[in-house]
Amino acid sequence: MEQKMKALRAQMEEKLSRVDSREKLASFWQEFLGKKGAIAEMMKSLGGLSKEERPAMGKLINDLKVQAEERYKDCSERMEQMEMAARNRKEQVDITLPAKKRSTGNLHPITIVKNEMINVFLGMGFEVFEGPEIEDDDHNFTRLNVAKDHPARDMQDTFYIAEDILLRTHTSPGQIRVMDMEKPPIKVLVPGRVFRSDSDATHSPMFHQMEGLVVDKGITLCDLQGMLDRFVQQIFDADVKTRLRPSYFPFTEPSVEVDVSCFECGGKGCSLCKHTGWIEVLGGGVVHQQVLRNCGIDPEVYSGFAFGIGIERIAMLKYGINNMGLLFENDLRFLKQFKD
Ligand code: 2NL
Repeated sequence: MEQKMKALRAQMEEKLSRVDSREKLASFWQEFLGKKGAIAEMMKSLGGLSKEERPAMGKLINDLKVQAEERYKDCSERMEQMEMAARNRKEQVDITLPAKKRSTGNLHPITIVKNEMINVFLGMGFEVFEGPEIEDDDHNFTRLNVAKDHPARDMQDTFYIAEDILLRTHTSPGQIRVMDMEKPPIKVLVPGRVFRSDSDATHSPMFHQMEGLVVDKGITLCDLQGMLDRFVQQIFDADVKTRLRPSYFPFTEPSVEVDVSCFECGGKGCSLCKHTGWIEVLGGGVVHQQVLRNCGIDPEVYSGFAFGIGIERIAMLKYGINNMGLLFENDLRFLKQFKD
């Protein structure tokens, strides 16, 4: 019997040393520790021994069983570790590899500048209104004091869709609509696309404008300049100034062109400001009394100022773009430079 046990122990060790898979481990269990395994068989054969021999032999078999169970457990743990290591090797990532580049889009420079301008005016308490791009002659011209024989009404400047229907030539009809809907005080910003039958190096048949209108008691040209000072300081440079020059628009009286002191050279003169120290940025003025009357607002009680800014012009100045065509060609090599 003792001999048999010795042989069994050796057999067990030999078998264990060959276990390199779950299947082999399971068959080890069956062979030695299972219900019909070698150890169980030996336990049964205890019955053939004498009363005196039985306890000592029983203890030896039991020790062998405990030992076999321990070895089984160790082996199972080792197997688990091996499997984990194999899994880790398979799933390993080389974190030094360059990452896959995901290309993202970006806003068009016109949109970037438009949003920036809107934010400045929102900060000054303006509301934003967007009018229709297709307008009628009345909102686009007549109510704005543009007489029937005014050159701006000529076929060559305006895209007509029908007799009195046209593509708006400025966003001003939007402000007319606001004055029709609301009583003063009015403080509104109207951004949008406008259309003129005009196309050369410096003119596009479609461009973007942003007009502002303020109507209240006691509004003067000074209010316009003070507000525009804040605007150009936030858009261009904290220490730029504005300069008003007399001009003419049918819908404002007086009318002004607004220049900003050159933010490139500080006013000393450079190629950007064509050695004048000043750059023209927008037009505006005091709302013509006839325009107020056309909108049911009493000019004896109220006054207002209005201004119009070309968004392409501001974008070109801000980004140093010297060819307006680039803003409409949609060449990605150009547009991708405006990721912010
Ligand atoms: C320019 C000049 C301007 C206005 C727009 C306006 C609108 C109403 C009443 C009075 Cl409802 N005026 N708009 C006034 C003066 C100038 O735009 O050069 N824009 C690019």
